[in-house]
Amino acid sequence: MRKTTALRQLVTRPSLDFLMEAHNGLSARIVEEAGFPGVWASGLTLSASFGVRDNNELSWSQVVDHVAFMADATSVPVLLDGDTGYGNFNNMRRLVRKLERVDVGGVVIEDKLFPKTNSFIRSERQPLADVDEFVGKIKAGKDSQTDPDFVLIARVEALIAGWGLAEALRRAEAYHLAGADAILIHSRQSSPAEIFAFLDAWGGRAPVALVPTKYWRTPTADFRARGVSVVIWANHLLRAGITSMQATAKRIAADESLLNVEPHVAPLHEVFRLQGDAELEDAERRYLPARASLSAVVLAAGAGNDFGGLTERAPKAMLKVQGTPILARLLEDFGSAGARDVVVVRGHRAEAIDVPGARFVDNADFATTGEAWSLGLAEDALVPGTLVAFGDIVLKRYIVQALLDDAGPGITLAVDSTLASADVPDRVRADRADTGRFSFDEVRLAAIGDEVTPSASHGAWIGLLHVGADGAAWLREATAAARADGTLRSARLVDLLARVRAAHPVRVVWIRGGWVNVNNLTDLVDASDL
Ligand code: SPV
Ligand code: MG
Repeated sequence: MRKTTALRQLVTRPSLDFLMEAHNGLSARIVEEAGFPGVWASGLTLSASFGVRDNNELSWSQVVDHVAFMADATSVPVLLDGDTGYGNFNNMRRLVRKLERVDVGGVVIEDKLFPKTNSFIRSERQPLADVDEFVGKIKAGKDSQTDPDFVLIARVEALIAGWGLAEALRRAEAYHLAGADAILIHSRQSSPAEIFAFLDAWGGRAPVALVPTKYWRTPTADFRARGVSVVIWANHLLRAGITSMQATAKRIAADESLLNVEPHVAPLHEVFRLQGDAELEDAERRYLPARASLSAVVLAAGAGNDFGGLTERAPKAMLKVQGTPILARLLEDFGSAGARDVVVVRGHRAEAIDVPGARFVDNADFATTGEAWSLGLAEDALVPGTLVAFGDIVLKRYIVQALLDDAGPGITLAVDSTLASADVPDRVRADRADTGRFSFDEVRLAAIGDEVTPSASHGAWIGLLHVGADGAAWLREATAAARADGTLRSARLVDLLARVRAAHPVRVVWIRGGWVNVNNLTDLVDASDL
């Protein structure tokens, strides 16, 4: 149903309905969630929320822009407090057309002069509009609506300005005859007596709306009994907000801490919920390319012995290549590939490893254990989409991307085919050699580490692998098996990979140079040349 139609039904049906004040999109949504069938976009509270007065200090187009957010935020209709219509009949015509476009259900205009003053300030001095001029404004408004259900309510300020009941009735009748869909009769008295007198004399000629801000003690049953159509609770969300914001600000200022406040304020997730984040998350799933999450585990527990004393105070992962520690470079490479959660396993000189953005797991037994033991300590971090690397490798950044591009759901190793047949550690034999030509066909690991003689090797694993959705469980399985047969403490990563390979298909991605495993000073110099 159109919002105009919903508002028209609400105003014209015999039952009493309630509109609740809101002053922005967020409060409008809160109003709707509380179960109100419509929102009162109050001129007073809209102005106040901007820190300006209810004297048309906001321009009419600022009001329209603002109320558009409220209409966007809600599925129930918004009734705008349109003050005097922001000018003469001509301004009124433009207002109605613009409000229809931003999906506002209707507008109330009051018979005062522009710029108006709030009804509860210096009330008796408030000049009223000439009746005929205001009648013309109502007709102009009604004639400009293109949606027949758009609601125009005429607000009578005669009681506010102290002109008495007869004048109020005279005006209400004129506005009704001019085509107003309902009459809003306002009062500044704390007793509802003059409002009731008006209602009794009016006799239901047209629907009536009330704003019982001052006569708030009146039982709602009394409004209902007199056939009132709409009661507007006109400013209470803004006022509730003021009280709460003042108390919160004072508390934080006095305490210089959030401790006493945090339990009493809406949690952030409630803010996100009210903003509609769930819808965006859903839309992201539909419209954004799926991007697998990526994390990393870096093994940096080893001391590094071939550095002539350079690693006495810091582990080799902290040796600098072109001014940046090897580990920091690696984390930058991973970060730029999208890795968010990075765990570094420390051992030798753990305290010297403090790269930003990483979590740390410490291998206290680093002197008597190997890589597999370190990885076992970080087992919880082995989630689907994890890069596992030695902390002493320097890479050209494209290597990480090349691995990710071809990574499978299991485990995928980056293997340097330029080291085929070389007598290097971590030798790899695949189901076929690197042809140097691009192929879509998956290359499978056939054997790794000591299982492979140098002459049979197709390359060397560079100390970098990717763990996919299935691979995390495979690695854990291999770790558990090595732990069970007592070999985990001394095992190398290639030993774990050999176990995985025996049970599951492990993928190989060929790379051709562009990396250095820094094991001695010569490697350090080579790394700088990369
Ligand atoms: C408003 O909420 O801005 C109103 C009602 O117009 S009152 O403040 O009572 O005038
Ligand atoms: Mg107002």
